Amino acid sequence: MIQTPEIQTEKPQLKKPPMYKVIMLNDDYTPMEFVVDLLCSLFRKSGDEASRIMLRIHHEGQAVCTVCPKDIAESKVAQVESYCEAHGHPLRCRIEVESND
Ligand code: TYC
Repeated sequence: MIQTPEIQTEKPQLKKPPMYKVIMLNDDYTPMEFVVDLLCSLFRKSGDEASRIMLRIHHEGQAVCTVCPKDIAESKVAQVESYCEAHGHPLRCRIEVESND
């Protein structure tokens, strides 16, 4: 008997890979202008947007700088931390997975 291949009629339930938030944290020492410059150069923000994000971090303790795939988010954190360390500032970032449903 000839076997007919099974035909899949339902759509496969594929999930998009999760995205990650890069979250910058406040501290009492990093100068505001340095944070604004960093957001412009490493996160490609306009001056106005960078100032808004910096002030949100300053007042609320943290803010999302960008949302991107995990490898890019990790490399942004590494870039931020090595740039800040090289300039003697304690600014820190972390990443957090975005809900995917
Ligand atoms: N709180 C800092 C100050 O008063 C400014 C600052 C903003 C530091 C954002 C870190 O991620 C940061 N100089």
